Amino acid sequence: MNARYNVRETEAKWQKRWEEAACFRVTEESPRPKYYVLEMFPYPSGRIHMGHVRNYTLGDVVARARKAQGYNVLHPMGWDAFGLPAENAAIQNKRHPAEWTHENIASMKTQLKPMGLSYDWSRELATCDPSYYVHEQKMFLDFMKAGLAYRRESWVNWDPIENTVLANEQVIDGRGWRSGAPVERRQLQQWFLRITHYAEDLLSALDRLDRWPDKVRTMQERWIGRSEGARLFFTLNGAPPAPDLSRIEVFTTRPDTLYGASFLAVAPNHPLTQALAPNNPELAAFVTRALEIGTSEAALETAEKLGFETGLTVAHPFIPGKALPVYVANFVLMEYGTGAIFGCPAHDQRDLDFARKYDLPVTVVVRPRDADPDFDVGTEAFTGDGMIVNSAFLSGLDVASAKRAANAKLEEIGAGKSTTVYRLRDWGVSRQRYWGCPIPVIHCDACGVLPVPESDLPVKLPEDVNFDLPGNPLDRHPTWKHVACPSCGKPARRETDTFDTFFESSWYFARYCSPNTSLSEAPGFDRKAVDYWMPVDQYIGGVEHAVLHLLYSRFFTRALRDCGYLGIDEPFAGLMTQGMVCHETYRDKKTGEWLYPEEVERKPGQALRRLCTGAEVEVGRSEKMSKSRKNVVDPTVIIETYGADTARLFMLSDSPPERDLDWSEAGIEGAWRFVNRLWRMAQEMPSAPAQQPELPAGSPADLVHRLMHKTISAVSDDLDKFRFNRAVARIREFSNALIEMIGPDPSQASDEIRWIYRTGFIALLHLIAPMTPHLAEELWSHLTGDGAELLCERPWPIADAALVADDSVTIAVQVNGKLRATINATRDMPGPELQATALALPALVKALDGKAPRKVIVVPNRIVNVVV
Ligand code: ANZ
Ligand code: ZN
Repeated sequence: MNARYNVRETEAKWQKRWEEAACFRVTEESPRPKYYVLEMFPYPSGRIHMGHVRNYTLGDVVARARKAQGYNVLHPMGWDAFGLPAENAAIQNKRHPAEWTHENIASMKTQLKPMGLSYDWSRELATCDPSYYVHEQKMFLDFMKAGLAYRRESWVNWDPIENTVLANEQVIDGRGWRSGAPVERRQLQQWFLRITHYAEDLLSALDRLDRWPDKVRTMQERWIGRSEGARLFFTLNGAPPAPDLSRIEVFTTRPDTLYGASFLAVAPNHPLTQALAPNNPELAAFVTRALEIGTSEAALETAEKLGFETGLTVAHPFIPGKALPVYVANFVLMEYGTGAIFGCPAHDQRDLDFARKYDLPVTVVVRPRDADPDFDVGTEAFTGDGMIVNSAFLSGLDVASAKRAANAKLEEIGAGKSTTVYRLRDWGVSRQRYWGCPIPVIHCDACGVLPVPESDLPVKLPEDVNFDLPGNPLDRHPTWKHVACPSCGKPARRETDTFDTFFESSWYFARYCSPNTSLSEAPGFDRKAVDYWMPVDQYIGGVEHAVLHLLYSRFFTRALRDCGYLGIDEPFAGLMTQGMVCHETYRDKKTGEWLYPEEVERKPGQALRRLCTGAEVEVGRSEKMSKSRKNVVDPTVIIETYGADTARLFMLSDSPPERDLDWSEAGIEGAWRFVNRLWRMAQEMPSAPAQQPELPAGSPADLVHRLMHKTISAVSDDLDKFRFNRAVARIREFSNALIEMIGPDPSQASDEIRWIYRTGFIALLHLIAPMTPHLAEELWSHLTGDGAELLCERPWPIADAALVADDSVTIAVQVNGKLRATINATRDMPGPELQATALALPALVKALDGKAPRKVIVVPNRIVNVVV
């Protein structure tokens, strides 16, 4: 037998065995209940990082445990392969995006395989393959037929130097990422998916997602942003600039504050503004500047709030003779509500800031319950509930009643009506880029916009493109876009926009159910397979996808249901969002340079030094691993040094999955020592009787037997609830109890002790197998001999309820207040007996080192403290 655990050989050996035995391949033909566990698939950037390692480890533990627990487990992996980084690489390194992507996939797969993840690799997919995206082209055509996809003008970020459309993430501080030119907003015809059709359902169904984190549900709820309010009309005083502009429609969620209105504001691209600007150069300049801010919400949120007074006024619907000035304001969005608002400064912060800047009146119309009658606002608007004041027929009401009363009055006088609106916008899916799925439509001057005939799918990306010029290579390609009109046969043009890459990730989870079906066999996926596997029982990924990816997937599932592809509406029954992987940061004290952890020298009891120069190192707090801070650890190096099991064990034991994890040398070393300890226990395993011997009640063997069943029960429960760190802690405690019981020479132990030692150790291997599968498999094969069943095919141990519910207690044994050992004893064991058991413990004999105890304090069922 080897004296040292050879991790590399062992891990590679079991990975090969599992693969040869196709342990993780599954089909729908199984008498077991199905369980679908999925980790969010990665973008093939080329390198895996610790965040991936954590994500896939969590998924693997769930998958392996569920398999052992008797489920038919689907656990697939694939690649979210379209997107901007591939194009940037193409521009910067003159590489073709396809080549770059496929190389990255290959290299990431090489990095992933040594982790020993239980994937059914036969289901691997890459979204950039035509065999994948042909299905979404068909889905899109079905969405068009169902009215769920449509085209309209919409605003884009335009880089005036590169002459190209920029994605929101390419706009940095309002400037193009490459040219540095201020970005303009332009209107283009673009494709949209009608996600708003499902707004109410997407919102109300959140209540049923009871295995989702509350935090994520709240984020989705906010994003959908349902609000109840009113649409009301303000009549323009004097002659309107155009006949249909005699009244301005406004959307508000606070009709109760109407008596506090002090101005009206319309969007820079509101029809009223467009009617006025041509005759007002100053206004036209204001509009241009306002539209230069990017389209992203963040850009609109942070920009300074500016207004332009038009000189027009409108009449207040409730107050005869009262006129309000009309502004054009950069913070009013044309895409929301009606593109016009009334401002009530006392009760809205933005309106208040605006009123102070442009010197407009501030009238309190809601008074807090406990405030004085002369209550006024200073620099902070009052947005809470209270009593309506200064508001004629509304005065004295609370906010909710006043909303109803105001709405009733508006309807009565024909000036408005109550309405529900959502903050959610339809999903713009057009990208003016090459590396995405082509949108399958054709533009004909005579016939308009036509779907590509289904028999012509897929519309494949042309391979012969270059990125020497700015803009979309599909647009510049000499032949690709020129096709005959499918209706009249005259020359026509292909759509050169491609889909937003969220499109691919909105249905990949369903594709894994039958990843190899062709379009003619089954559009999208095989219905029987998808009905069997979906929904995903447990989805695991980063919280950064809490809003868009999950919302789009929920929408897609509904749209696919309505187009007859599947029969469910929620794709993910359970969701777990993992925390980040963090590490301390290091800087050279003198130069301020960031240093990689491996550039830092650690000597016990000394300050950290820079390895190459000996310079002093400043240690910063633990932060999310990032290249810019160099506080990263390369998973490949870790796995090569310690093996996958050690990395997995440490990740699981450090903190609960949803919390941030602190990567540290000490932590990984600790996990490594535990792996080696289990390995040595197996090497020194004494022989044991095959049959369970009599275990005298209350004897050490009996107590450990009971602890084994308690551990099985508790670990099962922990895994069920994703408390992996607690599961690891319990397994460690149990291994301590085994070692404590067997003593220094296992061969000398009694039959009962050797029997439970071996039985307990085997149970431990089953429990730890989902976390450290290679080690468990190796030790299981040591103990059972070659040719035995693989551990990963074995059932989960079952706890004996009678032994779990016993009345044993764990007692801490301390020397001078310091914990030295624990004893498992029956409840209410008398003090003298406890004391004798404690003093006989090997750990205690060692700690006392021949010294006689001065005093022994025994707290029954809790503690034995020996004072020396
Ligand atoms: C008057 C008012 C008084 C408002 C008051 C608020 C407080 P949510 O809740 O997010 O839906 N608003 C309406 N349309 C807008 C647009 N296109 N662009 C920018 N702001 C717009 O916000 C609804 C409130 O946001 C509306 O209610 C309106 O201001 C403003 F004490 O109307 B309120
Ligand atoms: Zn035509």
